[in-house]
Amino acid sequence: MPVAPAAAALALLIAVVTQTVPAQRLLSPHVTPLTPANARRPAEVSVSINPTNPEHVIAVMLQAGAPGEPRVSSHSYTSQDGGMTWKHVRAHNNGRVQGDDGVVFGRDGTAYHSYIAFDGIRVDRPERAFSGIFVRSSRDGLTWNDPVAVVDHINTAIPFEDKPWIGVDRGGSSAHRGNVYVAWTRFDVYGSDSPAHRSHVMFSRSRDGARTFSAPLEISDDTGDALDSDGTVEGAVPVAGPKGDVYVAWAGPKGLVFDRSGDGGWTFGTDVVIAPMPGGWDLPVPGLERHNGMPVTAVDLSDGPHKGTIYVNWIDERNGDPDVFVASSKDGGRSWTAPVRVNDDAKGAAQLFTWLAVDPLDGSLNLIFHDRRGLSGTMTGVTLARSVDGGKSFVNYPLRVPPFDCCAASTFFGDYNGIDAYGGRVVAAFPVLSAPPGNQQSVQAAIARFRPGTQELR
Ligand SMILES: [Ca+2]
Ligand SMILES: [Ca+2]
Ligand SMILES: [Ca+2]
Ligand SMILES: [Ca+2]
Repeated sequence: MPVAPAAAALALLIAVVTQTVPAQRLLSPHVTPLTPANARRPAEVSVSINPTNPEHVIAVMLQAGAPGEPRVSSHSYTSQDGGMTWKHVRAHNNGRVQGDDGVVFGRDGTAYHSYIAFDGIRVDRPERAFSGIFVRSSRDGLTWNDPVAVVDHINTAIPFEDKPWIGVDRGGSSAHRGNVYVAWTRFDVYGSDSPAHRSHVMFSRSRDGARTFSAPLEISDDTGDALDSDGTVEGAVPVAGPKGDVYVAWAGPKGLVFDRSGDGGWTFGTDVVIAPMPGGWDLPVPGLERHNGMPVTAVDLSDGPHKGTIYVNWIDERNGDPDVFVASSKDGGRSWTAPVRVNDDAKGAAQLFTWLAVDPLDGSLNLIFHDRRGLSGTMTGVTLARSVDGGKSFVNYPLRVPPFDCCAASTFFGDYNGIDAYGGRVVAAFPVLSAPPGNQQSVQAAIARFRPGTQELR
């Protein structure tokens, strides 16, 4: 059939519109599966974007083991297209329980993956017992070098080394550039209610690209209990500022506590209290085996107006229910702003499992958390939040994730979500459940492209 002039114009318009669709597709954060359908209860995911090639993204997480495998182990996924598609690699495991996975890229494009590997806790006389923290590295996320022990105990889980996080000095003018840092909680005896058994925040550094690590240093001035709850010191995330100062905050009986090193992680100072933490960091919510509000520490490495600002992000119940907060310091952690509430809903709903990434190019703050706002009971969604004014105000972006019951079918959702940002790109990762009767637990990725320094999605 011949095409009439008006129809030809319309066809041309359709062709033009069609051509612009790929650019428009990301106008709200795009959500795509990170794990395939056969992943076994994936959770506790960490994400990092390669600063030498932002299309290259690595995610690490725990997954339940198949019969004959360790109960829980580590897995990594690599994307070469900015997080749209992912390739799976099972992580090294020599027969232990693994988890608490964290990943961070160094400035040179080397990725570092930290995790715990243990057995024999909560048992009087275990048949097998280990407690170690390991780091391995990779250039591509597909092949990894052999893991290196930051600390390891063979045939005992006393003390128990737990909840590590890894940081790399990416500062442009740092004398310690390339240093790799690991901070974690040491339990004298995990789960013990004896007043003699304490928790301590420990720290180790590598100056040779995670080939060797220094003997652990205790940096917490005050110990906590060993119960793995509000009275325990936990949640240490080490980061390095533009000039190489090392910052780390944690939660414990005194609330949110901060410490810093001015010599590349060799010595630390006197702890500073950032803020009280009403309700503590152990924040049980209906439907989940456990939920915490432990802090995430981040620093602005950009050349923007907030360069060098330190941010701490956490969840507490000061307003009567779990809310997400950020406090900041412009003087190296000596003084802190009042906490700013990140979630912008009315009182009453729980926000869960926050994580924060500060974009090293535009200085924006980008957060991911599960969110029960506007939903009934244990129904749960996911929210991305972003600040482009140094953490003074936040825009909330509800993600297009079908709300799910969290979590009648799987009460273990790990301890955190993952997010990273680079040049306006944001990649977040979080577990969800599919609708009943499937109730399949998967990790999803949310991908957003902002015009750098703005809230404009593109
Ligand atoms: Ca964990
Ligand atoms: Ca200290
Ligand atoms: Ca509590
Ligand atoms: Ca809330």
